[in-house]
Amino acid sequence: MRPCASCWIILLACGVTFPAEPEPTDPLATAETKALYRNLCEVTQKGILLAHQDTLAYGVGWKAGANDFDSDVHRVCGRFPAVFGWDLGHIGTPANIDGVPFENMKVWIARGYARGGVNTISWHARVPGSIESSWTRKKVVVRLLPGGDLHQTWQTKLDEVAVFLADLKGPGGEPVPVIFRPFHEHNGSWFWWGAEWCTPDEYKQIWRFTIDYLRKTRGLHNIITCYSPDRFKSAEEYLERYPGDDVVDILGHDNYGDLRSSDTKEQARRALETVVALAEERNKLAAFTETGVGQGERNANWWTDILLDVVNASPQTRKLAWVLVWRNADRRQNYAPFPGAATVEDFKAFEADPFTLFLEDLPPMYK
Ligand code: BMA
Repeated sequence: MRPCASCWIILLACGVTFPAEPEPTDPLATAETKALYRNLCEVTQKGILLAHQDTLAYGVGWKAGANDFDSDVHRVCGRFPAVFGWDLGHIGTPANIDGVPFENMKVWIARGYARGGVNTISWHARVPGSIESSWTRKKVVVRLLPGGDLHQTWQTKLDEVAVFLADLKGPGGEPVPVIFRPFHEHNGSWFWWGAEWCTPDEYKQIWRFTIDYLRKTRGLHNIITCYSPDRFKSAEEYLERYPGDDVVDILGHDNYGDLRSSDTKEQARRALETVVALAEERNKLAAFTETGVGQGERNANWWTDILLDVVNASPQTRKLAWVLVWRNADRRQNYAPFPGAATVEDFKAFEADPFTLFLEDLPPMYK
C-alpha cells in the first residue's frame, strides 16, 4: 500500500524512505519492457515461474513447425511454462546451435509474448569471425574490446543480434521485451568468456560494451539484462565480474551440480539466498537461470523433493522470479518431463503446488 499525499509529507519530514519502484536499467526502456520488469517484481511475491529452454521448438520425439504452439510440459500437464528460454548460438546462419530456425524462433517469441508469457535469451556464441564453438578455451574477450583485432567483427555480430531483436514485434507492432542473458556461467572456464580466458575487468568491459551497443548504438529498448554466474563459494566471487548496477537488471545463478541429490540441496539453497540478498540490496530481481538433472542421475521425485524444496525453502528463496530447466533434446538429454517419462507424476504435483506458476497463472505482464 502506498501512503496518501498528506501521509507522504509527514513521512518524508520524519526521514522515512521507501524503496523506489523497481525499474530496468535502460531509462529509455519501452512501456512494455518497464511493465514486464515491474510485474515480474510483483508476481514473484506470489510464486516462482517455471521456465523451459526451447520448449515451443521441439521435445522428445517431435519438432514444431512455425505455426505450432506445443511443448512437452503442456503434453504432460496441460499447461505451458510461464517463461520461454531461447538461445542465439550460431546467429548469422539460418538455424541456431540446436537446429532451431531463427525465423521460427522469432514467431514463437512473439506468440509467447502475445499469450502473456515471458521470453529469456541466452547466447552460446561462437568465437566471433569463426565457427569455433563457445567451448573454445582461449583468450578472445580482450580481442573484442575497442582496439582489439576482432572489435569490428564483434560489432558486426552484434548487428545481427540487433536485427533479430528489432524484428520481435507484438500484435500492435510494439517491440517484444526480452530478458537477455549473455556471457553466462563465466566464473567457470569452459566458455571462451570464462574466468581463465579474460580478466574481471575485460569481462565487465565486454558485457557493458555489448549492452551499450545494443541499447545506445542500435537503439533497442526492449532488453532486460541478466547476469548469471555458475556455482560460487562466496558473495565476493559472485560479484567479482559483476558488470555494474547501471547495466544489470536481474541477478541470476546457474546451478546443476547442487541439485543432483538431497545431500547438496542445502548448498543450493544458501547460494540462491545469497543471490536474492545481493539483488535486494540493489532493488533488483533475482532468478534461478539454469538448472536440471540429466538422465540417469534422476530421482523420479526430483521436482518436488529437490527443486521445489530448494526454491520454496525460505522467505529469501521464495523471492526468485523464475527457475529455468534446460532443453528436451532427445531421449538422452532432457530436463523437463515428456509423456512416458518417469518424472511425470511428480511433475504434475509440482505444477499443482500453488507456489509454482505456469503461463495460465500469470497476470497481465505487459500493462
Ligand atoms: C548445452 C547442451 C547442448 C546444447 C547447448 C546450447 O547445455 O544442451 O546440447 O547445444 O547447451 O543450447
